Amino acid sequence: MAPRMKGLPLARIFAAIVVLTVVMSFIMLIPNWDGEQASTAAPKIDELLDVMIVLSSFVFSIVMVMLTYALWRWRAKPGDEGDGEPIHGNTRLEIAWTTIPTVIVLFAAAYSWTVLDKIETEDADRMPITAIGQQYEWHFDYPDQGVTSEELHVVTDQQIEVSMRALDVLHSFWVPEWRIKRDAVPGAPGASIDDDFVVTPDKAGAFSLICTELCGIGHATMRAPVVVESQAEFNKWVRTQDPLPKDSAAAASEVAPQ
Ligand SMILES: [Cu+2]
Repeated sequence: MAPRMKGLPLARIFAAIVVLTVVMSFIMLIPNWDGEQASTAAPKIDELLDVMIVLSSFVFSIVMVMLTYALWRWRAKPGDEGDGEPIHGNTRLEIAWTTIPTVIVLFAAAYSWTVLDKIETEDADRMPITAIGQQYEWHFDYPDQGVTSEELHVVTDQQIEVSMRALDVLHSFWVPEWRIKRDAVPGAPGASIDDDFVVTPDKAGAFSLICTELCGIGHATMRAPVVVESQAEFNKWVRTQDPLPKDSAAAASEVAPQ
């Protein structure tokens, strides 16, 4: 260790980092960042965010405590016009500032991976729906029920598998309460883009599907009603919908000529 590192009050610096981490985490965990939870994925994603907030608070605290300490400890004395002392590397410090972020990032990657794995697990009885976006509206094809609609109706606690289609430009599917967000890419079927996802809504109610990819002048109005309801209500609703045109799914899957 370089001579000038001697006499660093490491215990007190470490204590200050821990205290600031606790205070920052406490403050940053107060807001309900994501709002209402209405799918089985939501609590898992929110928990992941909370863990990331604590990790970020820890990194923030290391930087702030070290910076503040350095500013105070090695500030120039009044009248000192001299240059700073030339300093070469400090091997222990460099090993520390390489190892700690590496461990944090690897932990975050592994944890995110397991969460993603859980929320992408497919149920055998999932219900397929094709969500089709075009400037500036959504519609939804239900191949199993043979209907098409401008509203997204789903059954509580029943997993849905949503295939995304875009007929013109990029759009993006987002129901905030479900936490799931996925782009719809023109020409996607068969392209190398992962264009479908599963989600299990677990709270009945009315929500809003929001296009969350700037897609043109009417983007802000590109929304669709989302209704999560019982199987009986869903079956009743299906009977009032337009039949799915024979060529509908095929037409939706065509690459729109540009
Ligand atoms: Cu849009």
